[in-house]
Order: sequence, then C-alpha cells, then structure tokens
Amino acid sequence: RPYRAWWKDAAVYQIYPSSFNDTNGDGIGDLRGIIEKLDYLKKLGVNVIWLSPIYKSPQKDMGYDISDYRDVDPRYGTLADLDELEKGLRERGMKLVMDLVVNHTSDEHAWFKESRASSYNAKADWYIWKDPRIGSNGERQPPNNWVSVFEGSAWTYNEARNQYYLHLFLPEQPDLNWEHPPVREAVYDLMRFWLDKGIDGFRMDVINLISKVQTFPDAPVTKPGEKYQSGMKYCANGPRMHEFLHEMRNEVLDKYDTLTVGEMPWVDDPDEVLKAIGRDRGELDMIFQFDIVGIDNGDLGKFSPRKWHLQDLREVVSKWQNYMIYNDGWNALFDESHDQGRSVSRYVDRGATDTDYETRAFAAKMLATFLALQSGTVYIYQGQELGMRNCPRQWGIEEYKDIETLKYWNKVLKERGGGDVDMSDVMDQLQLKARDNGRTPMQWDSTNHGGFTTGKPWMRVNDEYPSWNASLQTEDESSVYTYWSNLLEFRKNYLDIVVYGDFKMLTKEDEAVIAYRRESHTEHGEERRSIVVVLNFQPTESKWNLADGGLAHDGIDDQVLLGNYKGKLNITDGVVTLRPFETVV
Ligand code: TEU
Ligand code: CA
Repeated sequence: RPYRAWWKDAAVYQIYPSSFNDTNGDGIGDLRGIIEKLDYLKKLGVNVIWLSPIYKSPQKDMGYDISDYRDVDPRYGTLADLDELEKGLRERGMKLVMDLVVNHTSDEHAWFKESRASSYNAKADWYIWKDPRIGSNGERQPPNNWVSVFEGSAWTYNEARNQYYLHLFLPEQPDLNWEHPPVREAVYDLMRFWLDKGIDGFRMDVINLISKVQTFPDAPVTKPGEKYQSGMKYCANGPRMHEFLHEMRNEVLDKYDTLTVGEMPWVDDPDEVLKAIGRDRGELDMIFQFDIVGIDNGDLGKFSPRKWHLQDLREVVSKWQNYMIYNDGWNALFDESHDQGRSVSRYVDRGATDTDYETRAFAAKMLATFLALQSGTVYIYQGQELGMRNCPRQWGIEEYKDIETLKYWNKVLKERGGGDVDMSDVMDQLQLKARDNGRTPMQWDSTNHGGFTTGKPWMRVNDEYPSWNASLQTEDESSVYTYWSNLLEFRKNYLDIVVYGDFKMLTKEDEAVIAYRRESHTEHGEERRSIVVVLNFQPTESKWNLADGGLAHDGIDDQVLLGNYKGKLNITDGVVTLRPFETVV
C-alpha cells in the first residue's frame, strides 16, 4: 500500500509566464498577471502552481538561460510581486513550485563570464572546458562529435582560453561542471535561498544531464549523413547522477517539506527511473518521463514523422502505471507542457484535420479523464483546461518564435538549397510538434488578442479566441473548463482509488477504445472499491463490452460517476455503443 503525501494528491498547474496574462501592455505575461487570475485557478481546483523560469535572463531560450538565480527578470516584475503572488497562493491554500535550471546557466551569468576570461581564475573549472582537437590538416575542431539539442556542435570555441566549452543546448546555455564541488555547493545554496523564502519545491530542468561520462567519447552515428551526433548516451543519467541527487537530498531537500519533480528525457527504462525516485532512494519524488509525449517522434528525431497506434499508448500507460504502483515509485502524469504540442491536436487530430468545435470539446474532456484518473500526481499545463489547440496550419514560419524550431527550419532550408523551396512537409510536422504550439498566449476572452494583452502580444494569439476562451468556458456548465474542475473534484473525493489504488488495463489491441480499472487497496478487511474508466478515442461510434470490465448491464446507469455525455448509456446485449470521444467512469 503506497504511503501518502501531499505531493502525491496534488493537482499541479504549470504556468508559462510569458504567455499567461499581461497587465502592463508590453505584450508579455507578468507576475501581476498571475496574481489577477488566482481565483480562476482556485476555481479550477488545482492546488500547486509550477512557475516556469521568471529569473533574470537574456531570454535566448525563454528564461531557461538564467543570468541571476536570485532575482526576477524585469519583464516579469519584481521580487515584491513574487512575494505577493506567494501570499495570494497561501491565502487560497495553494503552493508554489519553481523551476530549477542548473544543468546550465546563461552565458551572461557572472560565473560564466569569469570562467571564460582565462584558465586561471576562481571559476575556471565551473564549466566544461576542453582543448581543441586538431584535424588532419591542422585545423581546430571541437573535442568530440556531440550535437546540441538545438542543432550544430555542442561545443563552442573561446578565444581567451583557446578551449571549447560544452553546451548541450544553445551556445548561450553553457553546461555547469557538476564534478567540481563548489558548483554543487552554489546550486544547493540557491535552492536554500528559495526554500527559505517559503516556496514548496522544484521542477528540475533536464536534471538527468548533470553527470557526463568524463572521457567525453565520440557518439555513435545514429543519424547517418549528419556531421554531429547525439551524445545523450554519455550524458543522460550519467555515472554520478544518483550520487549528486542523493547529496542534494541530504544537503538541502531533507530539511524542507517539498515537491520535487525532475525532468528526465532520453531515458525509458523503468528500473533506471526507479533509482531516482524510489521511496528508499533519497533522491527525487517523481520525474517527467517522455514516452507519451514522444509517441509520434520518428527515428530521425522529433520532427520526423511517426505513425502510431492506440496500442502504443496503451502499452506505455500500462508499463509506467504498473511498474510504479508495484515498486513503490511514483508517476508524474502529463501530456502537455511548454515544450509540447496541445494534446487534442496530437492525440486526437494527429495532424489530420481540424476537428469541429463541438467534437473537440468532447475529445478534450476524454483526454482529461484518461490522464487525471491514472495513478500519480497530475500536471495541467495552462490552456489545457480550456482544450486549447495547436497553431493553425495556415500560419507561416514567421509566427513561430521558438529557437528549437527556427534552428531546425533553417538547417533544413539550407540543406534544400534555400529560397522558396517546398517546406510543406516540415511545416506539417511543426504544426503538430513545435514547442510554440503550447506557447500561444492564453485565450481569456473575446476582446482583442483574447484579452491577453492590450498591446502587441510577443506571440500571436490563436485566431479562434473570439469563440474559444476562458470567459465563455467558466460560465458554461458543459465546457472543458467545468469538466476539468469536476474531474479534479472527483479525484479528490476518490483519492483511495484514483491516486493510491491499483491499475489494470482492460482493453487490448483495439484501435478505438481504451478502458482501465482502478481499485483501492484493502486494510482491516474493508471492501475494495473500484472504478472503470472507458474512453473512445475515435470521432465515430465505437463498441465496448461491459463484461470486459466485469460489469453487468443491470443498474449500470445508476453506477455512472462521471462522463462527457448526458443521459443514459447506449447499451444492447451487454455492449455499450460509445458516442464520438465519449468517456464514462
Ligand atoms: O527541456 C529539455 C528537453 O527535453 C527539451 O529541450 C526537448 O528536448 C526539446 O523540446 C526537444 O524536443 C528543458 C526545458 O523544458 C526546455 O524548455 C528548455 O529549452 C531546455 O530544457 C533547456 O533548458
Ligand atoms: Ca507584461
């Protein structure tokens, strides 16, 4: 029987500050904008806010490049605004989790400025510096063939030191050298700074990249024909990662009552994940695992296409649910974030067509049910509660702002010879998976720019805002927002079953329906209670056999606890005919 904790019951809402709510007309969301919307969040029923980075930053990667960990970037406001936000949250019984980006800093951080100035200064070893490799004709080359996540070599040359530094992301995001003890001490120190201020935990950005194989070997060729290759095999969950996380727990986390969620891409082995989150391990509480959000990523990276089947999704869910429940681990449930396309667009439309409005609301509710009734801590990304969708396919590349997308676009464009060469296949993939799909501003109401700003928004608001927005949905009993709010209430009322219960997948090899059972554990001989969650992933009618869930036809309508359609179930001879995207619990 799993032990209980507030961070397990929690419903966490992720805020991407730039796109949430702008109060001073500069087109960028800000902290005061979040303060304005606290009642909206309270009413939704979430109880923890995770704030994507609001620290001082040159914003080369939207704040994931931090130049001062202890201050707020002026574009978001001030430390005083942050205090007020914390106060507002506390008054409403809510908690605050901040982003911790410590695999790398900005190249404008004082540590890096000092480090790059010479090989003989106090910060010389704070980053990962290596001598050039000399090519056959004497020219200078990077120390190895690793590719940056954002294209090009993962190494950039520095004149003053005559050395290269490592950056797994942008050149403006140099990787910290965690092997060097003062670096770790500095990280622990800044964590204490925020925890002492009263925040309730951290979401740890690519925390699984902090320990690299120290020989920095060339990576094997996984993308033939490319100059640089992925070195993640030598970085993801590297040799000393567990040691470092354990140290962080001892030095910092053990002294506070926190929620910790580590981001852990490039790893899909549950045994390995469990080592970072197992209850007896003393490392993290849970991690973000990427099987679901990577389901449509092709062999040549996320922007190559992959056709997937409902069985793939079913297998991923069964794998992680069962593994964590029976091994005393814990799942973080998410299918959207600031790095992902919108779930309705990816898991329902799958790039095919734009489903019509009414159908989409059903689909969004179905996906919400699918996610939130699994075992784990549930994460809702801003706009997901409204069923927001991806950027329209007609939008051109000029509407896209994200560095990952632009670097990829320019690389392909160059390979194809540039000019007005056909890029429509690339655009198809971007429209499905580009990070910007999750970054269009919140659609608050039907006024200009969806009420997000009175100025010019930093990124275009989805054109559908006049008819698809928060103001319409909070007033509407049948909206996606209201459904989410009922769903979170339901989850709270059935914690024994939904959060802490067992999991059993009920369907196999079916392209239309996923059904699973959740069941409470017994203690002192009381009865086990269970729910069956049935989900139609098709825009058409689908059939499901009640007997597959161990259910009898008689009296079944009285046992329905939740659903996205009104009225009785449609049943003949023990077979339910599910309506388009119908879900029923
Ligand atoms: O993301 C890490 C990460 O896995 C993504 O970069 C992902 O690989 C990318 O979207 C490719 O599909 C974290 C942050 O969430 C992201 O916003 C940052 O850009 C990145 O780290 C660097 O800090
Ligand atoms: Ca602003």
